[in-house]
Formats: sequence, structure tokens, C-alpha cells
Amino acid sequence: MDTVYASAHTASHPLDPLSASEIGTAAAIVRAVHDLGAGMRFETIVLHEPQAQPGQRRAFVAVYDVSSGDLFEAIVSLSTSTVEHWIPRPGAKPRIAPDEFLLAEQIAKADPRFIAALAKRGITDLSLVCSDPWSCGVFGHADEVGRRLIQTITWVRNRPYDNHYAHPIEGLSAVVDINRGEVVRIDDYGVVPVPREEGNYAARFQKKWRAGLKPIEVVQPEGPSFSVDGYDVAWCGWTFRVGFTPREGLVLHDLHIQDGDVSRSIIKRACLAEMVVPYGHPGGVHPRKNAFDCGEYGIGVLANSLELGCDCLGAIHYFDAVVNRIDGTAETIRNAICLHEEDTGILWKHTDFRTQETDVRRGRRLVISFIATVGNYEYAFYWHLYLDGTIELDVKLTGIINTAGLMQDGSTGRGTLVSPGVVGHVHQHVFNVRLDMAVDGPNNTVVEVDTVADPPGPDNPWHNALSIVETPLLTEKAARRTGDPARIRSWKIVSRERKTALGHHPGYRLVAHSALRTPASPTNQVGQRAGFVAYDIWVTPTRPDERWPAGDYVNQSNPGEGLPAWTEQDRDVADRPITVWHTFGHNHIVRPEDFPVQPVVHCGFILQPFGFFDRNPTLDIPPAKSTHSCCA
Ligand SMILES: [Cu+2]
Repeated sequence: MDTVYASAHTASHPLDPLSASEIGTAAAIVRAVHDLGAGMRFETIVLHEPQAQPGQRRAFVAVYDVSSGDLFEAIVSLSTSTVEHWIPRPGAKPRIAPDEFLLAEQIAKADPRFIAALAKRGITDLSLVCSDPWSCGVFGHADEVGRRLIQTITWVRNRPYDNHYAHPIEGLSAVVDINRGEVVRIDDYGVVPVPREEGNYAARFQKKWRAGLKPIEVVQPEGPSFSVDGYDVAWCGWTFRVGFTPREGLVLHDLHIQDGDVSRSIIKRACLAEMVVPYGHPGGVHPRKNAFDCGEYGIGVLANSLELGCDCLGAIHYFDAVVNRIDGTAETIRNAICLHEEDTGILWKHTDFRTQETDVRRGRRLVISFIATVGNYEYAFYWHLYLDGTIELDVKLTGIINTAGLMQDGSTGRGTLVSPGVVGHVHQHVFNVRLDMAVDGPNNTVVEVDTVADPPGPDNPWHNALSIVETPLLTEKAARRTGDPARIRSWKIVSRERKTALGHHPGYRLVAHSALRTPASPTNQVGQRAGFVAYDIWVTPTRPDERWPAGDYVNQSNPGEGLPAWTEQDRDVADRPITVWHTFGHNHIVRPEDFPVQPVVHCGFILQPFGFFDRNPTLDIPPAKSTHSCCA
């Protein structure tokens, strides 16, 4: 058994994530009342977040039975040691747990048909074979119906520690029933020579280092400007609370900013809600690669333990993350969440050219981040808070592209050659964030803002007139929106119940700079099961039971779940607690430079105060001069 570290912080706030002991207790309570026997596994044990009145501590538990395939949800009171609700979820398939990753590989590698298929390709040393566990989706094969499946996609090392992703075994997949521990079928699309040229990136393989790099050190001689109390964080006028769940990873609660004597709210709860990575090659195993890394695996359980001075520079505060394993025990991911400050260059500057008097202020941001490893790929999520009230999510994509071999005719198919015989197929990384907005109070409205040219006429003799056209989005269907570059569209989230001294409804603008809709057909797997990809924003009334934009259980899910179904109700979304769902991402046309390990690429969005303050709120930032700077 792995070491379970005791949580350093004893639960004191209703939104504190479950501690290791609370996770163990929740599992024991469920097992005592509803023992499912030897096949009992725990998909999720997480804090059941209190809604209005914080009362007793409760856990949400999703539990399943690998013998029957049944899944149940429980709400557990940790205060009274009772199961308050027990809800069967017929047909729901739990996520693929980290505990099952290597299990799927073992099952595949023990199957004589799989061993024979490898031998056909000249591969007999199974110790060098790496068969990654991929979610399957639903493709209508008769022998898959009713089963909980993993498809393994396979690579081979030339020798231990060699980067196996340089050596794809094209056209071979084992379809594994992970509940029953058996191979359902071997899919073999024909032998393609395995490329053997090495593509190693690790330090141990690097023969020559680039010379001349002098150290850059971050020096904070008086320590950081933030303070942390349990999961509460305060920084330069900002206050919020850190949360963490196995499925979402980092969660920000109750984001407020100080304005004079008043602490004003902006967001009630913010998190990554789903993501999907559809691949665009139609042959072999590749159409089945549509990984929902949030809903099918859990981006939180895959968080890294971060390394001081490598992952994070400066004065760092780490939060541990505590997640459940499928046996109901807790696992602590040490240093999973990093909190630190970064210099961001100038915040603002002006020189009065007559007096030659200059004012300049340095900008900085607070960074709250975590990094998840999902098989071959890394996703790093950085929430940024700025002195001027700006909120940003910057997602950094790195790791190793999902490599494929050539087609039977030696062509690359729908991809880029990155090494002899190695291809990276075109794909997208599409993210969806759930933003429970609370701009200056609980009741908000989304307003679409277009910039349009007025028609020429007597009022517009020089044809330069521009109008700002603001359209409140009042119902769910009206609020399914996409961008329009010709109208330079953006959206504001405002409180129509309040007015600032200038007479504006206080608001925040969503700068959707990475909005991305997959160009794939709405009839394909992702169009069907990840309906959120159809629009850049969606707005729903905030409901605690509507958390997952592609459905509660995404693994082998049915079409149309989540946002497409909820918003068909066309509920009112004006002047009430609303959730804004924003879809964004990265269209990955693979570059040779992405191989053998991909330099970081970015996507994300910005929330910027817009009429929230009556003027630049940073005039009170004192001028500062670095004493560590020198002339080179
Ligand atoms: Cu990619």
C-alpha cells in the first residue's frame, strides 16, 4: 500500500476538500450500509459542497461493482455516519482510474492473440511493450455492448527508458473489458513497419548541452505578498479559497476583490468542467481516439507533485491534493497546487512630454496552478489574478504528441511526419470551463457586445461611425453563442441590479481569445457526446446538479447529455445566479518541432473588469525600483 500522508490542515471551513481520513471514513460508511462485495470499487469520494447554509460535512461517493457493472451514487453525512441518499445510475460507466491504467496493459499483454499480433510485427520482448489505456467511446460493436471498456494503443521501446512514443505499433489495439479483466477483441488493421529511430528528450540521453545560459533567479527578499490560512488566500486586495476535486482538479471559490472599504464578489466558483481531444484520421484505431481527459479520467487525480525551483520559481506556497483510490483509501498528491507571484512587466506608464515627468508602475500577478499528466500529454492550468482586477486562465499544453505510424501505402494520412515513419495526426484540444458568476452580487446577466459600422447617411457623412450594439442574452437558447470576427464580438457579465457612480452596470468582459469549435461533423462521436463544442459560450441558471457539460458519466456516454439537453428547457438566464460555460482550445496541426517533446503552447481566456470600477483601480500601487537590476 502507498504511503498516505496525514493532511496538515484540519478541516475548519465548509468548502475545505475532504481530508485523507474523511475519504476513508466516507468509504467505510458506504461499505457498512451498501456492501457490494468483492467487486466494489470507488470511482469518486469528494466533498459534497454545501449550497446555501453550511451545515454538516458531507461526501459525494460514486461507487460501482465490477461484477455486475452497476453504479450507485451516495450522499454521506460524515457527521452522523449515515448514507443520506443512495441513487442507482443504470447504464452509467465510471471513469478510468489511474489504478486501472497499468491493469489494462497487463490484461492486453497476457492475451495470446495480442502476443501473436506483436510477434507478427517482430516484437517478442513484452517488457518493452507499452500499451496505453484509452477510453473507447461508443462505436456500436455487438461484442462491446454492456461492457466497461478500455482500448489499449501500443508502442514499443528499443531499450529501457527509451521514449516509446517514437515507435508506434500502428494498427493494433486490444479492446479490454476492464471490469471483467479480459480482452474482448484484438483489432489488427495490418502490419506496418515499426519505426525504430530514437526520439529521446530526457536529460539522460542528451549528449551536448547548449552553452552560455546564466542563471535567472527570482528574488523576493521580504517573502511573498500573499497570505494563506488553510485554503483561504489573500493577495493585494484579492481573496478566494482553493478547492480541488479528482475530476476537475483546481477549483477557485468565492473570488472577491477589495474596492475601497468594500470586498466585491466576482465569481462564486470557477473550474475546468470538461475537455475533449478528437483526432482527425479516419483509419485504424484513430477514429476511436476522443479522450475526455476530465470526465473519462479525472484531470485532478492525474496531478503532478510539483518540484520547487523547477516547476515553480520564487516564494512558493504548495497545497497538497487528497484524492481517493478505487479501493476507497486516500492518496495525497504532495505539492499538487502551486501558489506564487510573478512580475508581469509594466502595469502602466506615462511621460508628460512637457514636464518630462514619468510615472511607471510594475505589474504582477498571483498564479494558482497545477499540472496533470494524461498518458503521453501534459496539461498545465494557470489561473492568474492581476492588480487591475483581471482574471485569466492560461492552459499550457506540453508533453508528447500522440504518435501514429504510416498508412499501409507509406503515406502519412491526416497528419504531419515528425520523424521517419512517425506521424502526428491533426487533432484539437477543446476545453470547457464552468464559471458560476457573481459579479457584484448573485444575480447576473450576460450581454453580447458587437461593434458594427453604421450605414452611410446624413448622420454618418464620412462613413466612420461605429455603434456598440449590446444584446442581453435572456434565455438559454438565446445564450448559445459563437463569436463573430466581423463584428468583433465579446460578452459581458453584468449585474443589472446595480449601478456604479458613473451609471454603468458593473461588469466583467469575457475576452474569448482562444474560442475554438471543432470543425468535425456534429454527427461524429465528439459532436454527439461533447455537445459543448458547438458554441463558444452557453449560459444556464446555476444548479448544483448541472456540473458536467458532457454529462455526469462521460465514459461511453450517450449522445446529447449535459449542456445540449439542459439548455433545451430554454430557462431564463437573466438577473439570477448564472453559470457561463466557455469553450476554447488549441487546434493542433502537429509541427515537427512538437517532437519528441512539445514546447508549451497556450490557450485560455481573460475576464476583465468592464465598468466594474469607476477608473483604473491601480493608482494606489506604489512606485517600486528593483535594487537587484544592473547594467550588463
Ligand atoms: Cu495536441
